[in-house]
Amino acid sequence: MVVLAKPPALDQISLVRSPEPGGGSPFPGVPAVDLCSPGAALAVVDACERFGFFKVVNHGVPAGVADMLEAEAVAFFARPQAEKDASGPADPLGYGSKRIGRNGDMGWLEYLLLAVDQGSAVSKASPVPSSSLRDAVNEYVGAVRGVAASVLEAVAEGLGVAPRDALSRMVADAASDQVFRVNHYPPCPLLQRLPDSCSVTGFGEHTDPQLVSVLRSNGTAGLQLALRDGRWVPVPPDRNAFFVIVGDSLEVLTNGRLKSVRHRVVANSLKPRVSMIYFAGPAPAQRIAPLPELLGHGEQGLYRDFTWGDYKKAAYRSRLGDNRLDPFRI
Ligand code: GA4
Repeated sequence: MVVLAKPPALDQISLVRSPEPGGGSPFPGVPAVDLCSPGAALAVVDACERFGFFKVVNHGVPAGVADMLEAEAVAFFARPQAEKDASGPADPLGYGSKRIGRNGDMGWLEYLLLAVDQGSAVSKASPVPSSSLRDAVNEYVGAVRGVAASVLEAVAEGLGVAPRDALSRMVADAASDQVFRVNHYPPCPLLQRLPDSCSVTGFGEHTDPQLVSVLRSNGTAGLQLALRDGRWVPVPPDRNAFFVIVGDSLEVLTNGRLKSVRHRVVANSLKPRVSMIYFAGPAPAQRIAPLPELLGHGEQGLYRDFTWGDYKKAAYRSRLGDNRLDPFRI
């Protein structure tokens, strides 16, 4: 057996097997949905049922809004380490480097994690490094929140849930818990010293706890998702689209009809990856339970009753890769 010595810089960062050895049915590709097209609601539900994942195209958010924020983020991550550290360490908000969460997860990345108040203002509690970055985040989040709301309306319509805003109003609620994160995955040249079948963890596999997450990245690959058969597939980058990720809370609200999707990011040896993700979470007091319209006659909910506040607290006690819904299943 050949034992590989891991370069010291990667000491606490796990390696993943990627690309996966072949097998299973081929991945037909990421479904693309234009939310304004006829049939969008059914296409969204179909994609969420099959993959828990799709991309929104023709979304109407001006490219300049995302480009401006990306440029601000790139400038921030290029600053001297001591200046970046002044906005950290992330606990959970603020600047973080390599450490993710509180329980020992590590990845080849640095990031800013910010809380967002309603009305798009970055929460006063978040340590934002500059006013220009704050303005760019506010403009971006204002636009992307609209995409998340349209997606949730399409989900309700596609599932036959009334009113149409039954889900989207959870995000519009003044007390909703919204988080924004920008991740910078620096190139990882050490990868070239590892075998082709091996990669370095950028962000370890996990599901998102919220309702939906809306992700936009630059043109660098790295995001992968787990298909329902457990196979990992790469997601081709598309800087003009928003990728939508079904979170655990939406899984519960739909009584498991839509499932949250496990995803991860692997490091790239040559190019930096920058991703910006808006996590649409409900208010802490919001009850997360299957919508009555989705329970057939006599059908029971699959999860015990909890609030978003309960779930978030439990999530922060977990490791990234844990199945956080399991303890809530009946
Ligand atoms: C995953 C989704 C979001 O990025 C996040 C992450 C959070 C963090 O980075 O602080 C968590 C992770 C995420 C789930 C389990 C806990 C909490 C890291 C971690 C190990 C901001 C979120 O809401 O949950």
